[in-house]
Amino acid sequence: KFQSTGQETVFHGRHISPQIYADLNGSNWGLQDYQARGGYQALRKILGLDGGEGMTPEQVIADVKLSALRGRGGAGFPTGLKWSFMPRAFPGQKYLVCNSDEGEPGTCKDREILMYNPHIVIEGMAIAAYAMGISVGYNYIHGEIFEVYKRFEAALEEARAAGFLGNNIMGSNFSFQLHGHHGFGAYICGEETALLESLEGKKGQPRFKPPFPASFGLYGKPTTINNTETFAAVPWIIRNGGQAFLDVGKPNNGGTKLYSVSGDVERPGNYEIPMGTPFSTLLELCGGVRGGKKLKAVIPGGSSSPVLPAHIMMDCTMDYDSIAKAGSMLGSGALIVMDETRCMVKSLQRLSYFYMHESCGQCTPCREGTGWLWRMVDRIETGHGRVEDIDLLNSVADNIQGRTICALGDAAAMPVRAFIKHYRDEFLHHIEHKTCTVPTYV
Ligand code: L3W
Ligand code: SF4
Repeated sequence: KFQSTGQETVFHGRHISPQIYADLNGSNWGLQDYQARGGYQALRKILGLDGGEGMTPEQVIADVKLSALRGRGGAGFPTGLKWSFMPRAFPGQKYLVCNSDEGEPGTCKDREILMYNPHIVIEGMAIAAYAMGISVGYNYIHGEIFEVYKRFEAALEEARAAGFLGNNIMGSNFSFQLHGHHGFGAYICGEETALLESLEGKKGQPRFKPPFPASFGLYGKPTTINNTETFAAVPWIIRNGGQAFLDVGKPNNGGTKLYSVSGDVERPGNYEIPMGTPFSTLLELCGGVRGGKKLKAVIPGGSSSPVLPAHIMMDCTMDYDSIAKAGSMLGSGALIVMDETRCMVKSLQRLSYFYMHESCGQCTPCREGTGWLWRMVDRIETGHGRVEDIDLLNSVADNIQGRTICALGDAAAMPVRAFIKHYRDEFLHHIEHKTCTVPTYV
């Protein structure tokens, strides 16, 4: 069972990398405290309000490119490159959207940024809007987190009253209107095009891509969508320079990243550590495996990412490239840690149920296939499986992956293949003996 992070565990790793999410204590989220931490200096800097020359939109994008900041929502797409897709001379309205529809199992970082440091997202979005010549933005916040939504609205009010949002921001000729939007809790609305449909007031179902939102986004207009944590990294980059951010991490993987660590560790919570930090260091920060048990496996990037056995994970560093090389994805950075008492069949049964439940039903391989996957894993788990089910599971997963409108189909298929690849013996044991290999499972 996932344990929610309390105030005391928020941003545990701040002592390692204090640059980006520093000095949060749960009550200093407001504008005054944010400014005392250097908040809104980056916005002032680009607008040339503190005696400097200011920065052109092109310079801002160049700095973000140099920083090697990559999308923190799951795909790791280079942020500066995405910003450069936005057509500068587009004659109509363009939009900026923040994806705070955090629903990936294991992920609980964006809600804490919004709860404890909301202005960092507002400032990051204002800088992004300036860089891409956008005048209207929305932050789409997951429906099940009411306090977080209220907190963000309160921060928006503060920012507007202080002149950091609205018309002619701090007397400049830059104007940016930013609005909060509270979703309704469907996982699929975290997929960027489903989010846009939902924001338009329609049923939250993904659109076929391409066209990407960069050319056909909200109301059919060019739109840039980034994750909450991605925007939160931007003020630091502008204040300190893209090179400094890159130097914190490793080539192609700039800066720090937040990891939501759940499962069998002593201290679950959100940890901010530099890109390229060994997984073993992160595990130590979390107090190690709970109860001194042996590490069995880790899902490194939220439930959609393939599970990795302990011996592979212990050789990884926490960055996009290392985890990809090991055969998984850094994803949204949600690590689900499993100790030696965890049953892999039971774990996959739980995950498969989630994807079946959250499929939007639009395309056949996902709508039907996620149900088939769950039913097969369920019958193996409950002692009714057949040996041929193992290959059948792989075959169904193969026929889902890459054949659906959005990534949810892949997200349902990839865990199945990885669990079977690494733990085939456990599946076989369940089928042949109708029992678990880990009798201590609770
Ligand atoms: C213009 C092109 N834009 C790509 C843009 C695209 C998007 C971004 C990445 O899935 C993953 C998924 C989940 N011209 C472009 C272009 N873009 N090519 O770049 O695109 P893509 O398609 O690689 O990924 P995606 O559809 O955004 C995201 C995985 O993340 N995931 C999910 C996490 C969920 C949360 C949450 O609950 N908050 O984070 C976790 O691993 O499975 O693979 O913006 O438009 N030629
Ligand atoms: Fe909907 Fe699944 Fe198709 Fe995505 S892959 S559009 S969630 S049915």
